[in-house]
Amino acid sequence: MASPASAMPDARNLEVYSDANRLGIYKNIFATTEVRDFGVMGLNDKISSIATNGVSWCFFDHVGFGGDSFRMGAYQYKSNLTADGWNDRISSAQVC
Ligand SMILES: [Ca+2]
Repeated sequence: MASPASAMPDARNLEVYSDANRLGIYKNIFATTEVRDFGVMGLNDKISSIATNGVSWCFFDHVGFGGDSFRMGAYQYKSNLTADGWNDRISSAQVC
């Protein structure tokens, strides 16, 4: 399922992984401005590392953008969310 070589990544592109250091289940989320429930991709309370691309994203403890949250700027990478107290905790996210 290769993409055309000319395809450009969407600026809102967000990479999430179920394990630290970009390992485990991987989802490349693009062409959207929110993920209301990571459960739809099997990643509710399972994300352990994240990379943002062209925009900043906010991440939430609960589905539907509820509970505690934290923000990551554009082009940031967190190799292990345990250091931030967020390992296996994120349930939703939106561009912010
Ligand atoms: Ca949660």
